[in-house]
Amino acid sequence: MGDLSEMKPPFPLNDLHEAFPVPKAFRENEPQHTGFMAPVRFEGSITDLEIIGDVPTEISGTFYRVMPEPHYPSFIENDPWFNGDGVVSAFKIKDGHVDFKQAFVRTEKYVKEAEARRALLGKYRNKYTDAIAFQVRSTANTNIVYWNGKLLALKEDSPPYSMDPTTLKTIGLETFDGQLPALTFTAHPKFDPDTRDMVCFGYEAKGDGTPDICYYSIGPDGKFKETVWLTCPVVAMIHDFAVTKNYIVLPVVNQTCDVERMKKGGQHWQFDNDLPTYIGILPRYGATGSDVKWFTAPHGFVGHVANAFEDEHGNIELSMAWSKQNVFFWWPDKDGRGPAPESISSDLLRWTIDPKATDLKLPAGEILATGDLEFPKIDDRHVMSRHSKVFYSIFQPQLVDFPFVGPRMGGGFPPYNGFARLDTKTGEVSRYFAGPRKFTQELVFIPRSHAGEEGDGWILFLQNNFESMTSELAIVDTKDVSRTVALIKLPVRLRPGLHGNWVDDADVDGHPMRKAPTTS
Ligand code: V55
Ligand code: FE
Repeated sequence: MGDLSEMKPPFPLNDLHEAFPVPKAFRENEPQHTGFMAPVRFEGSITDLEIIGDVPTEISGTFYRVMPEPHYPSFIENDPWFNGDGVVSAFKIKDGHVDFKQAFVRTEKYVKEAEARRALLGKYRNKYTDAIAFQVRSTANTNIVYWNGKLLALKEDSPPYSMDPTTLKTIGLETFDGQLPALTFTAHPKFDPDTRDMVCFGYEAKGDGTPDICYYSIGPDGKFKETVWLTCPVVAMIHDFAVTKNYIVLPVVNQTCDVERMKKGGQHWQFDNDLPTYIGILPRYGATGSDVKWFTAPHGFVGHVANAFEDEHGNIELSMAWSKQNVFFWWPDKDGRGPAPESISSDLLRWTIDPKATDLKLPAGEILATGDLEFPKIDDRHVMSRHSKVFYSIFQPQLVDFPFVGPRMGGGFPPYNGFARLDTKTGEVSRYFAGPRKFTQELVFIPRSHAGEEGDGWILFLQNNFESMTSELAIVDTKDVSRTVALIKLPVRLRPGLHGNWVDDADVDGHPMRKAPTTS
């Protein structure tokens, strides 16, 4: 393959094989495409999955999740897990039965590649390496959220794609009737249990390499409410964010973008060892871009947000995963250095931030839980207000049968093999372990009833079973988080995904209502 930067798309289709030759099979020397990570590319539906144990009949709703899975082998060698096509899975649970459906999101990428019967999109977020010109490069592979009767399949470099929640048919690119002010839409919008607003932002919002951030919120009627443009001190990834009643919080990941590097065929992201951790705080209502305060904390890698809220002194309590290392090891620093994957580990931290402060220097976060953890979740009835239970994925490598699992697991994703529940009032931690030959994926929490106690209900997550090389959906009752009450068997393998959400049949707009405050 020649110097990609000197070739200008679009190419005539029949010239593509010469300019960008594709393999006819996934490369067997790439851990992200072998073992449990070998693409399955399954679309279809299976009625009544096999169940071991009993699915509680009180559970009624659908678990949606999305995973990156390349439809075609790329002409780019070592294409990372994060660049696969979005495949959405739906598990509909009702009356103790589980029905399964799965489909690729029909992105512009998917449709044009299916027409050409080969890969056309180049490197992760580098349009200069594409075989043809795309208007939208979204792979729609990071999160799938329910909004206004539709599913939104999200990738943070583009607007959403909307899908039918029942059929999983792609409706098309979602522009919110032309109201979307930015080129990008976060993979982690937040749903306000009081106002019912969807609170969003986009970064690199005026295109690749721009420091522009656009914060916007969308009312339950679909009308845009707040729109504020602001500037980030660095052109870097802002993957997740937090929202309180009166503020939005933007933690910046130390992966920076340089368009000149991209034009030479390089990566979109490079890890920067010298940056502090920037955390932006912006008033949620009536702000202009100059109202943002960029706090700095010690250098590190900000992960996913558990929750944020304002305490009785008006301080923002932000709880999130944080690592000392570059979690995205496949995008190393300027010297090509990245941590060994097995050395990476994140903690759960809490920062207390006074939004009125004039000294914008923050200390290191206060550690709430250590170990190798990520994907922290709370009971969503408490989002944007004080919570007392956090659930998160954990990895206990000493419990893995590595001689068996090692050759079968594939690579390129952070492994977990259980979850934990932290009671933030007592500090008590309870754990679930999947077994020596299983890994676990991100969990969702299902409340037992609307008025029930915080954190009382069920935990639901996929397990990668390395013995059968298939997947299973596990359900754990929070009354005893050490064991499953039901294992729902799939005859197919679902590669590691990123994010999913539970849509309860009891929730009118697909999101839980705020629970009436309890005294404690
Ligand atoms: C993440 C995932 C992405 C991405 C950027 O989990 C950040 C974080 C699956 O793609 O493009
Ligand atoms: Fe994420």
